[in-house]
Formats: sequence, C-alpha cells, structure tokens
Amino acid sequence: MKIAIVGTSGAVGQEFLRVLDERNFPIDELVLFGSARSAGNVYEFRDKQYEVKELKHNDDFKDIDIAFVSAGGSVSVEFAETITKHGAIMIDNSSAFRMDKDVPLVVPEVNGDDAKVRPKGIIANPNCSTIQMVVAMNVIEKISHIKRAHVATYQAASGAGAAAMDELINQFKQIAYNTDVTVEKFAYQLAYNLIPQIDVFTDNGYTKEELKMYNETRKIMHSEIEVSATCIRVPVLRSHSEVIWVETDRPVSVEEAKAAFSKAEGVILQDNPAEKEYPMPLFAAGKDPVYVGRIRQDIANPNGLTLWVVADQIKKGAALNAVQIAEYLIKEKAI
Ligand code: 2RA
Repeated sequence: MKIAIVGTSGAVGQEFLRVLDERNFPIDELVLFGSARSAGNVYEFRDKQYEVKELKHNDDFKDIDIAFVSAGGSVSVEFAETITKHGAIMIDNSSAFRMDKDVPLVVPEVNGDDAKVRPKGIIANPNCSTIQMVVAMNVIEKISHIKRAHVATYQAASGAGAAAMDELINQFKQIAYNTDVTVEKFAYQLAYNLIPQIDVFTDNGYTKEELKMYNETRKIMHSEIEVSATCIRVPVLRSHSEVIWVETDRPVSVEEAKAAFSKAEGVILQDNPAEKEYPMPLFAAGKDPVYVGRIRQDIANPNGLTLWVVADQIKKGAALNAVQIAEYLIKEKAI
C-alpha cells in the first residue's frame, strides 16, 4: 500500500503514525504532507526518517492508494479533488463531507459495508463523540431498536487539538505557580472548570457539536433515532466520556445488555460497581477499545437503559477509526 498522511504534525496526524505502526499496517511507501509551516518537519516511522512535504495542487497523489487526511475542513474541501483525482481513497477526518450523500460516513463495527460505495473517492470519519456513542448503541440496537437517546458528553482537551492539550497542561502549571493563566484555545480557562460549549451555537440553542451527534448517528446507524446531546469540555487530556440514556422498543435488561457488550467487537465491558470497576478517561487514554460500564435500568423510563461510555478521542475517536476503515477495505478486497 502507498499511504499518505495529510496534517502529519497535528495531534491526529501524529497518532496516525503510531496507529499504523502498532497495527502493522502494510505500507510500501509513506508520504507525509502538511502546511507550509510544518513542511520540512521530520518524523520517524519504522526506523526511517520522513520529511513533511508541503500540500500543493499538483500530482503528488498520483501513486497513492489511501490518504489519511486530518488538516481541518477547509483543507479537505480545497484539496479533495487533488487528492482523489488519480484514484487515491481519501479517508477524511474533518466534518466537511460527513453529511454529503455521496460520501459514506463509517464506523467499521457498525456500518463497514457503507465504505464500499464511495462515488467521490472520499470516506468520512465521524466526529469523535459520535464514534464512541454509535459503537456502544449499536450493540443495544441489535437487541431492540433504539427510538431515542439523550447523551451528556464530557470531552477532553484533545478534541480541540495538540495546542489545546498544551494550553490545559500550562494552565494547571500557571495556577500552581500563581502566574497569569493563558486562555487562547478555549473560550474560558479550562483548568478547574467545565465549559458547556463545544463548537458554535445554532438557532435552536444546540451547538454544532451537539447537532453532529444527532445527524451523524442517524446516517451511520441508518436509523430515524432521535438524539438530544449536551456537550461539555472538561479538564481531561485525551479521552471523551459520555452518559447515554437510550429508549428501546422493548425493555432491555441489564443482563442482556451486559452479555451483548461482553461479546461486542471493539468494546470492553467494565462494569463491576461493587469492586469500583467502571471506565474512566485517565485509564482509557492511549487504548483502542470503547469502554462501557455503569449499565442500569433507567428508573425514569421503563424502556430505558443508562450507559457510561469512555474512549480515547484521538485513537478510536479519530486515527484508529480511520485506519480501521482502511483495514476493512483491504479485508473486503474493496480497494
Ligand atoms: C471536540 N469533537 O472534541 C470535537 C473534535 N472533533 O472538540
């Protein structure tokens, strides 16, 4: 496989290098791309040094099979044609094409087959908070159809990129040393705080992040499910956590749910409250699975089940899911 990474110097770009190596992804040739600012940066991959090339409108993608792209929506829109025109498959981590009807939006555990039909040569990687939610909800959906879900998210600084993670670390240091606190990447100081806003507000009072969870979930699950989300930024470095309240057609027991989660692909059931065993973002960081715990019958809804779901936002929420899409295509000979 000839692989390109676009946006190599970012948090997700760096994770692509780690994930591709960890998973022994078959790579004959690797080309790294970035902005004019990061061009010239050198990264090591499997004991070889690679220099980042500036992304330009030329024929650099002529021999590329798969391009993993994570450089923001405007770069994806501007360069989609350049990347795909010679046949490369663009697996895009931005939100630019997610709701395009000619672009599949894929989480391999849920709708891998959608990746086989890609009229534009683009496959979109969903938003991180959506990915972990649908991996968990799909397990319940197979038992009984989910009519609606309410979700509250607790999203790590990593969702806003590497510089935002640095800002959080620095804020804790600045507070400890009693110096001025730098606030650039978030609307407010995040250290010792929660910020009930991720992305911008829309006319109905929901933020764009919250509406992504509504729209993307319906597309991925091929469902008319109603999703009401409230997304909160929390002072955690790199794993997103979510409380999900699902309402199913028929009541699903805790035992049924646990049995299904314990066998589900990509999921680790961590649910033994008596022994204080439940998922936590500190321990999910750097790991591949979606962790599920605190499974309860919802006492406010006879058809309701409550879940606590934690996953590493940069891994399953971004780089790993994109690499798994590529692995799926190879496995299914759909490339
Ligand atoms: C965030 N979900 O956590 C976003 C990143 N795509 O900010």
